[in-house]
Amino acid sequence: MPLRALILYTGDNSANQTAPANGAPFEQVGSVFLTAPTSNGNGTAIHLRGKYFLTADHVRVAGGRSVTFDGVTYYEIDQEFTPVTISTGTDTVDMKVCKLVEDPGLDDLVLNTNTTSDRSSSTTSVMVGYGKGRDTTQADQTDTDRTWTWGTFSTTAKRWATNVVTGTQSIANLDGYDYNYAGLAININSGAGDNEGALAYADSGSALFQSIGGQWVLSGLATLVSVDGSSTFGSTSGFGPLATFSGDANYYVRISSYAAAIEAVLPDLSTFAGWVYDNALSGDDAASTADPDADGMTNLEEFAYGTDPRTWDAQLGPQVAQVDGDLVLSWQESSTASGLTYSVEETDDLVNTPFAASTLTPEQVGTEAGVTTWQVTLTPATGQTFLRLVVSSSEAL
Ligand SMILES: [Ca+2]
Ligand SMILES: [Ca+2]
Repeated sequence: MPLRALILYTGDNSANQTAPANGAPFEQVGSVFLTAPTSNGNGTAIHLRGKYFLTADHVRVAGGRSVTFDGVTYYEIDQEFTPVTISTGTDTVDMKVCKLVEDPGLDDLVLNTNTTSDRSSSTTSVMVGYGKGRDTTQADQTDTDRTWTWGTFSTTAKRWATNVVTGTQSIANLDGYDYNYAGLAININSGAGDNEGALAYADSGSALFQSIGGQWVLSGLATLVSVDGSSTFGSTSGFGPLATFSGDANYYVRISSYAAAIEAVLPDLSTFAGWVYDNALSGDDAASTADPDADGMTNLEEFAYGTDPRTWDAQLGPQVAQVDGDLVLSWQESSTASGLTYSVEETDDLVNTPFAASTLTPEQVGTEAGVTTWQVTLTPATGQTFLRLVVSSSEAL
């Protein structure tokens, strides 16, 4: 049934709450919640790139929900962006791409495309989920095989655990679950060490990271558990086709089958069109010449300067200052945008002489997150000179 953090074999809810030593991208996983993860966390988010994250399609993201990756900073989910459910051919996948209002500034995640390694039990796999732990009122267990009941919201935390993929699993035709897709299965084993983990409530959308070719990649997104409400760590008896497993299974969307479909949803932020999509501009507000936030900078200029087209931020646009008798024109350029030309033009007579290319040479004077800063310095001889900055794009706008 549709799932719903990880429960560790040991039943210790306080363990594995900081990044594992092997370097798995623990920081990319967050909680989807209404007011706080420990009050109403209802799913897990995996940060993909920029403002975009993945979660299970059955996880509710509407109604003013937010995401936190560290439990401290809350990021609002962009309700103006309609989540994109991943589908290919006849597959409808229990997975969607959603968007945050602000970019959390995390690394870009690599999606697995290796269809041999992801199904292999010899591949190093790490589960990271932000859901419930075990029920703390349940007595501690010491038997090899053990069943942990899922706890209350107060047990919600981000945890990592280890496991191994037991094989692929086609997910289709389940009652009350209108999805069909390629999956990966894991068994919840006893005797696999203290870090063996199982999915619990709010782990839907959580990550199965694998180390493949020396790189950590996302190979699975958690969707289903075989038993709701508890997790049984079991053992295998018998051999070959007669073998039976006494524990629970957990299931993931197999990312290698849908990596291209996920990538297709993500905008190319180096283009104006991708930037418009990323900023959720539509209709007249999406034109390159429009200025929906009325800060005097057109959308094309905001794209070029790396400013926010939805917020009045003219203070980040080009500035003119007098420095020791010199005239300094400074501006910032987006490090992401491409196909742009920034031209300094000048005239000595606003009325009678058209602006023409300036002979001043721009110099780069700074680099900050996402932008570089440039300036030209004019040392006036006699008379007056007016400077302006013109931005043009090679893209069809
Ligand atoms: Ca503007
Ligand atoms: Ca603006």
